[in-house]
Amino acid sequence: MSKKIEEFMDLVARKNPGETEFHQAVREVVESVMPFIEKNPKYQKGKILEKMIEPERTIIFRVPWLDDQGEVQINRGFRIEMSSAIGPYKGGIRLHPSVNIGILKFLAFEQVFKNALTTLPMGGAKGGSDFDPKGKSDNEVMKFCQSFMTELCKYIGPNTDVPAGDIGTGGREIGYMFGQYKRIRNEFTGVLTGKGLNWGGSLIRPEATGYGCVYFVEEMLKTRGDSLKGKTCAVSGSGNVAQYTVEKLIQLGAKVVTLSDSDGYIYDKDGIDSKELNCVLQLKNIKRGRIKECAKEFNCKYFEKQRPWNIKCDIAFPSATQNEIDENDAKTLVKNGCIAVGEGANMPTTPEGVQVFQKAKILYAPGKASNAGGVATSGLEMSQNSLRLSWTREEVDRRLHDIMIAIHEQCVRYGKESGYINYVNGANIAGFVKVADSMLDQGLV
Ligand code: NDP
Ligand code: 2IT
Repeated sequence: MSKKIEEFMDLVARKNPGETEFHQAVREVVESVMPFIEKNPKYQKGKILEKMIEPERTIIFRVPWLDDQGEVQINRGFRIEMSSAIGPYKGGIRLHPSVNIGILKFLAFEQVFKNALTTLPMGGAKGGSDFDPKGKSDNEVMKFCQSFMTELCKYIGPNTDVPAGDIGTGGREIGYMFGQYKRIRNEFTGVLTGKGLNWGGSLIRPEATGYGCVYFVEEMLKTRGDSLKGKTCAVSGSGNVAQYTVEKLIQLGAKVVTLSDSDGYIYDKDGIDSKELNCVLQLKNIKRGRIKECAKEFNCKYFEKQRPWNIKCDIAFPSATQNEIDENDAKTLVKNGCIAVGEGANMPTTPEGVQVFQKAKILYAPGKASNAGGVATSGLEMSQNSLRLSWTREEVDRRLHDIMIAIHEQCVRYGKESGYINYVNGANIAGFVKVADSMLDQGLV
């Protein structure tokens, strides 16, 4: 088996030189599904896995814009349309200076499996740019978004490809992009999700990734007769996903002791309360400041240039970015008594870190399962747009909760081993089966 896996990974490395995050994401899936494929020759014959690592379409384009000084700026825009086997391409747009094709291909690849797990009909994609919204004026962000959409609008549409938010892309950016799409195409459609409530957005979409991740962890805890009540939680990040993870954890009686950004983390040993969380929301969504500023206000500790994983906690919620928990961080978490990890971010744990969690038999699921609530609620936003109706907060939240329970069930079904649920195998195989069978049904495409 391992020879087959290594041969396949050699092919991936040869065809995609230097794209390390993409190799990492593919390897995780291949290790899970290769034994399954061996037992089901129809997938081998159709070269399904070989097809899945090749995007259906890759679009790379120039994004020129004028900054506030009147100087010309040039960024690079991308959209990776990975798979449309089960529905229109769907996935977020990342705006961050680190964005490159390897990172977007890893995200698009994972999105295919994640979207399949949601039970909704969505294919997988990811896009973005090396544009850095940090430190830019609203006017500059708008100029960039308009230029980005001027090119991207040729390739997307409500039945073709429906982008959404991700790192650096929130409600403000989606608004500017939607406005430009509407202007060029002269149509008001659900071409993006994460829209404002007045113009086609869904209630609960901003909350969905964080809430969904907490619902998923609740399900994992239930398998061991446990719950979130009274648990101490370490959360990383302080953006969209982190904020609503904290909100739901507070509601369910857990104590959140950390939040971070790329400069460092705050440690509040008494737990961040609702009032403090509101300050974080103001700081991050309106003032666009640094998490350090909260430390003074909350009278808590701040650790510069460090990640929160050496703080003792029962549950860790990595909600910032990829590879933010390495092998040492994982060992520290386990040593300190961590019993579960809820990945709000995409691929936040390195493969060595994942091994540490699995060896210790703690509750660990990959982000493609635990953070799928965001895209699932995007799917619900698409449904509401098609119906030209909007559902209540309770209705959307109920559907989100049901979807997270259904994702957990799929992971258990395909990942149950004696005495342990291997959520990595479960999520990968469940996602694979749905997409692979659809590809076989549709012939050589
Ligand atoms: P935001 O831009 O709202 O927030 C990102 C947070 O992570 C910020 O606190 C940011 O700090 C921090 N961060 C980003 N990059 C790095 C880095 N390289 N090192 C350290 N910290 C970093 O993004 P989201 O909350 O939307 O996304 C967070 C994660 O969740 C990502 O992995 C994303 O792919 C994933 N995700 C998002 C979904 C969504 O619906 N938004 C859905 C599913 C997954 P700083 O401000 O200093 O950069
Ligand atoms: O990684 C993700 O799932 C997202 N950024 C959300 C994608 C979406 O289409 O809502």
